[in-house]
Amino acid sequence: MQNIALLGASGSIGRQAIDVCRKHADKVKLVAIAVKSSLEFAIACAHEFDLAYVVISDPELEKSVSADAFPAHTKVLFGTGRLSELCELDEIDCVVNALVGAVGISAGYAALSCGKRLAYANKESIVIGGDLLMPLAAPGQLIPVDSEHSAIFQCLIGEPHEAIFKIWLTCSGGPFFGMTRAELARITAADALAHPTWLMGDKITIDSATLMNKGLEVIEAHHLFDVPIYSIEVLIHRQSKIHSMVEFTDGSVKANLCAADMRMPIQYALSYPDRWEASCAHLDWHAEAPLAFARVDAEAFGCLALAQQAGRTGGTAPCILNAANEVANEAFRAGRCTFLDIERIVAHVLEHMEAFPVESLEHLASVDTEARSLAARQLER
Ligand code: MN3
Repeated sequence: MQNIALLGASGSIGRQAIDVCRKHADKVKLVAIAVKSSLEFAIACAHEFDLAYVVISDPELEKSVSADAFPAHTKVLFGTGRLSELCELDEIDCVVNALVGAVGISAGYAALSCGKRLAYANKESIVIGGDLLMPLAAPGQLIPVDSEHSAIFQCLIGEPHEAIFKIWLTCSGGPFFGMTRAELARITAADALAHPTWLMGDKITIDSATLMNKGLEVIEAHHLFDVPIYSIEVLIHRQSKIHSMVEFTDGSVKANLCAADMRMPIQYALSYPDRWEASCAHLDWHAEAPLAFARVDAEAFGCLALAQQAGRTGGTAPCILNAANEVANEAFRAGRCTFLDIERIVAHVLEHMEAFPVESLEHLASVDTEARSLAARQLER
């Protein structure tokens, strides 16, 4: 039995992870969860799973929790500072980090430092802190949950690292595939929040529309699999059946295919190296359309190139990129900037901040703060 702490439990990945825990209750036990502010959700979970710990990141909510809302033996803790504590608990075997944004990095750092298995869905923290996180990860300790990276991880099992020739990172293209710059200029947040394939949270849905998500995933793959940015090629595959491919030096290519359902990579991050009964539908390949591919339009979707550039620069550049993007993404969702402003703001911040080697979590936090305020000033214009 594997004891699980689930961070970001009420988000899209978190809820699907809970589904996997329900289905495989004989193999995994949900012991602790963390939510930002979803109090009702946390209370329901605490009762259903008889949780030992609940962390509520928003410290303001401490006042509004009545003493008898949670089961008597559930320890309820408040504040983001408690996330790392949760990862360090002796009774936890595996941390599922499904937090969104740079905030998840300390928890990832804590989980790796004390030897827990880390099922990783918090791509932003790998993007900004890969230089600090990856040296802590023992082989097989950090298992990616991002579907493309789970696919690559599975393709690489049993293969020598030096045999990797290229990674083909597949991309659905987002809801605005095929649009021109002029058409993109008129996109609203509501248009962007209707993503065709995956069930996702709002932040990543906008990132998928700008292709910043794919750019972040290029940097994520660079860190996770120790391959240079130029060896990672983005390939449009609208059907989302191939979740990525690895091409080897002898010309052989391995791909990972399955339904577009996040419960598959979530479950694999828990079951690895074993495989459990599916939590999602099996595909009938007789019924599938021919698999199709296209080239990404890097001119129309400029965020991808910005991310590739930040990845090549390395050091704190991905942290600067990510912070500016988090600010611009949120502003777009709130109607405070246009779709193309996201790219403009990220480009501006990257251009005006110099990148340095990453020293520590504190160093990243200060770069993050500076990039956010520079991005925020662009919004006021
Ligand atoms: Mn992905």
